[in-house]
Order: sequence, then C-alpha cells, then structure tokens
Amino acid sequence: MAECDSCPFLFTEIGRCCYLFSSEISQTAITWSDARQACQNLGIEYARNIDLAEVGTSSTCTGDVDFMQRISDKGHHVWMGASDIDQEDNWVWMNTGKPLLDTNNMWDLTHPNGGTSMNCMRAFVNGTHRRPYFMDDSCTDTNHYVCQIVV
Ligand SMILES: [Ca+2]
Repeated sequence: MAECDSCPFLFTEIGRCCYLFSSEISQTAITWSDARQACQNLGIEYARNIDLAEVGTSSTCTGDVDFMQRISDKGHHVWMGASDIDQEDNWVWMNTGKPLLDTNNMWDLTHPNGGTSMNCMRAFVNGTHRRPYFMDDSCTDTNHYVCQIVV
C-alpha cells in the first residue's frame, strides 16, 4: 500500500503520490529557496518528508506523466526540486540526492543554458506543447511551486 493512498488536506493524489500546487493556496510567486522552505515547513506541520517536487526519483510514484500534464493544465511555471547550486552543471534532485542528467529528455532542448547565474529548476509551460519542460532559472526569480510528500 502506498503511503499516499490518502493525501493530507490541500494535497492532490497523482499516481500514488501526493502533491501540493501552491497556486491553490496562494497567488504569490516566491523565490526557489523560499518555496523550498515553504514545502519543508509543511513537512514539519504534517510530520512527513515534504520538499519541492521531484520527477523520476521514486518508483512509488507512478504518475509522472499525469503530474507533468497537471502542471501544464495549471498554466504556471513552477519551481521544482532540482538545482546545480552546489556544483555548476551537476544537477541534483535536492531531497533524494539523485542526479538529473543534462541528457534527460525532460529538459527543454536549449536548457540548461544559464551557467552560474541560473542554478534552480522550474517546469516551464510551453504554449505549443501539452507537456511542460524543465529549464534552469535564476534562483531569485519568483514562481509558483509544487511540493511533494517524498516516499
Ligand atoms: Ca547553473
């Protein structure tokens, strides 16, 4: 049984995992580190491991395609849980520590491309496709975000 068969208040179950889309609780866009802190604060509140969302790092979560589709449907660029802040061009999902290779086909074709000025990852809603892509962004830019209960 997945731990997320029943998601807590405000969280949405997608593919046996639980996600919170910040646009459902606030219209305020915030920086990547503030977004990560907001997710971790929810983790304290719920006594769970909650962080910015990851894609492809958990075999429990079976809804990655549906999850990305949901991001696209929401229509906002959103912060996700990957960064190359510790070492330039070495992208890592921060909660699980798993690598996000530059060759991952979820990156937009021209990304990552921002060098040391862009060390935080967001999902970028491409208007001409029904799937959002990953792109690197300045960590001090402000976006909506997605939290996930990490399992
Ligand atoms: Ca970078």
